[in-house]
Amino acid sequence: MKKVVLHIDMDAFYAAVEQRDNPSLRGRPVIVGAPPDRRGVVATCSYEARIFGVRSAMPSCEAFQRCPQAVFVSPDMRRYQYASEKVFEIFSRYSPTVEPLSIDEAFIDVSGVRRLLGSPRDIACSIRSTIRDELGLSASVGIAGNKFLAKLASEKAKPDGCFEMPDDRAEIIRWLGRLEVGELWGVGRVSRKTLENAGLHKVADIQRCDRRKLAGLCGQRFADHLVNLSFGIDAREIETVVAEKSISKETTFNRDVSDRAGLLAMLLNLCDEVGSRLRSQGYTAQLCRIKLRWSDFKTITRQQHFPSEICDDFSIRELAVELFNREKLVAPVRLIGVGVAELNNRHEQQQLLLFDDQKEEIRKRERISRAVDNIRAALGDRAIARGSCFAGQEQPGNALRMDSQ
Ligand code: DCP
Ligand code: MG
Repeated sequence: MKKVVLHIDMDAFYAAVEQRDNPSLRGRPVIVGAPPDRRGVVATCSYEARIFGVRSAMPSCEAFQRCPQAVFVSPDMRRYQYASEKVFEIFSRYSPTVEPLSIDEAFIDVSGVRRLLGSPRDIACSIRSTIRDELGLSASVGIAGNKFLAKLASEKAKPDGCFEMPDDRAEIIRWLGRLEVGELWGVGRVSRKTLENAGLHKVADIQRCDRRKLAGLCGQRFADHLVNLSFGIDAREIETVVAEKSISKETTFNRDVSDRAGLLAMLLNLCDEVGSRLRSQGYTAQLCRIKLRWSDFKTITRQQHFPSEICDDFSIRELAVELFNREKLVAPVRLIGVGVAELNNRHEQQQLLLFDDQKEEIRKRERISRAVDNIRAALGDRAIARGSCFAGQEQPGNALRMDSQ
């Protein structure tokens, strides 16, 4: 059976969610990320802003210079996570073999479902129109015989398109030959420079290059990898089990912070974001970690196991705060972060707790956390704030409050 891989990537994902949810933003340059007068970068921007040269990871102040008429929006991860979950639920209707790559991108192996669902192009069109109809978002799809080519194809399809790699091997090799070496999977800035300094600029140069010379340049293994890719060969299988080892979230303050209450407030927000991602990805965690970077850039991390596997915000908050409270603030804080690790799939969770009442408490915490996820997804990030015993924690004026008790 011929292998057929789709690579699907949502278009301008965070910005598209913002434009969908706020009609006044449609058709306008929208930049999601730090405000232009703050330290920080662009997470993404709408295609209307890309015309002006705005890109992901660009400092927001530079983005503003390039496109002063853009609307800047702060990221609202919960809404993006929620949309992502829905997108992945749609993928799962088409094939059991889905490999998530990031919040908005996946490989799908459709080799086995073609008889049932039609040609690869039909399947790709159906996925794209289902995403559009049910979620009001657009996705681009690349179709090919392997992961590497499918990913290249989806880049070519962007935005809002579908591109199928040619079937003919000679045509693929010609097509690849025209690409820059930097477009080969695994070639970063450093290896690109090495290749270019040796006169290898295009993929065609790799195709023609003396193999021994290439191995001398970048090692036998990497050379083999490059030669294979340059001829469109990629034997990687679709991996449905993701080995995501940790989930974390950190923030750099606009100005270094010395007051404990302010730091705690931020820590709690980060805990909830981590918890929400943990749940939306269907994991439980065993380890909690915090990270503090002082004003002189020295960084510490502290970690501890949870008493049992968890996926609720309350447990993450409790342990993160405990770890934080053990630390003396030896300098103003530049960055604070929270993470969880040692993740397991939730359905494999082994609640080997000794007492039923412990189990019941964990279930209750999880139920409330999920209820909060749903409310936030429906009403926005700030619609609900959990009760807090910490003085000075910011609470939106009209927010609902909730406690686990
Ligand atoms: N993202 C981010 N920081 C980056 C890159 C991306 O926070 N440096 C976030 C915002 C994006 C999302 O991840 O919306 C998905 O990343 P993509 O690279 O797929 O970019 P987009 O979906 O925004 O645009 P494209 O249409 O190019 O895929
Ligand atoms: Mg994308």
